[in-house]
Amino acid sequence: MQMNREDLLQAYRRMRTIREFEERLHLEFATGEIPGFVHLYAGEEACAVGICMQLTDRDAIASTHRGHGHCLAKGVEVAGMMNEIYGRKSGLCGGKGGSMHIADLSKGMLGANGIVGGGPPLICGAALTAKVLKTGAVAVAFFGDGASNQGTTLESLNLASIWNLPAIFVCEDNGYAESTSSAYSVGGSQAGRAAGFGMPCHEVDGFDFFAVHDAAATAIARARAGEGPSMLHVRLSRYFGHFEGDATTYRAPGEVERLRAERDCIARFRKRVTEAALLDDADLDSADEAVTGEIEHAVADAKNAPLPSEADLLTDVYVAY
Ligand SMILES: Cc1ncc(C[n+]2csc(CCOP(=O)(O)OP(=O)(O)O)c2C)c(N)n1
Ligand SMILES: [Mg+2]
Repeated sequence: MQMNREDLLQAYRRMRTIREFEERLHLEFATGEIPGFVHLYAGEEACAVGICMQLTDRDAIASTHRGHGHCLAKGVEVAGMMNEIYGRKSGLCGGKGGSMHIADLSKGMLGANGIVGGGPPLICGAALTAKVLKTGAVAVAFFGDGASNQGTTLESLNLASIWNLPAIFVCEDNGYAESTSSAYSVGGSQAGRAAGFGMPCHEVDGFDFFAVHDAAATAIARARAGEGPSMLHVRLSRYFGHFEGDATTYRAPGEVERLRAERDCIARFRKRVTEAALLDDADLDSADEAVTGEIEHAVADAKNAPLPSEADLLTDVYVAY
């Protein structure tokens, strides 16, 4: 798949934005200023960006508890997200959602989700809407290896199959559900499960942005052509604990350091595009600098922003149709 210079720069900038956002939150969470739970996506950037950069605002995605990367990849604003994570009134959801409930319907981001396996059924609804109204949109569910064992996920694969929906199921297989290894908890294979519901499954190296991008292009084209759902089984790894504060005693000593040094998706992207002379170091360095400034600004802004007021407790309780 050929990508032009602008696409490559956008991909790099989005991956770097996610990395910087997450590395910074890791530091900030430790100060105790951020309320609630935070699950970081660092290490998995190529998956969200390789897929979402091929979607429009009309296409829907449903995310997980590890949702910052999906939001940023789908074009959700950094400042609105940061304010939301800090629980500020100026946050995307008025400071009432926090990290695990960021949503931005204007970007087709249906929401992060604290319910493991909660995203796939939502995506069946969005994909059914697209099919019935003939909008040409597709819908993508991100879910983890742990979520792949939830009944909701398997029921969604079945619905997408019988209704021939423009849906894409992305299993982000980072090898763990909290501290439980997928080698212990996942029976059979993701590809076998997809085949059982009559849909193709692409096995993808999630450390390789271009592999994700190519597989997503095939699945998106199939969905847009009305040919039905697909699965992407993306093997990747998270760099931080399951949640911020996780002591991570279940990972082998040196496991993450080795991954960072040898397989990092952003370093690999950078090496590939510079060796092929598609982008040069100056382009990439200036993207790094812009990203650092943007995150710095967003954190400072969020820290100084007002919290919701008491009166805000009584808004957003009911939806008027
Ligand atoms: C229905 C439900 N069961 C259990 C939990 C507790 N829980 C939160 S995250 C998680 C593990 C999810 O693992 P996985 O789907 O592999 O995603 P990852 O954290 O690896 O990205 C569990 C069990 C939950 N939030 N919802
Ligand atoms: Mg997992």
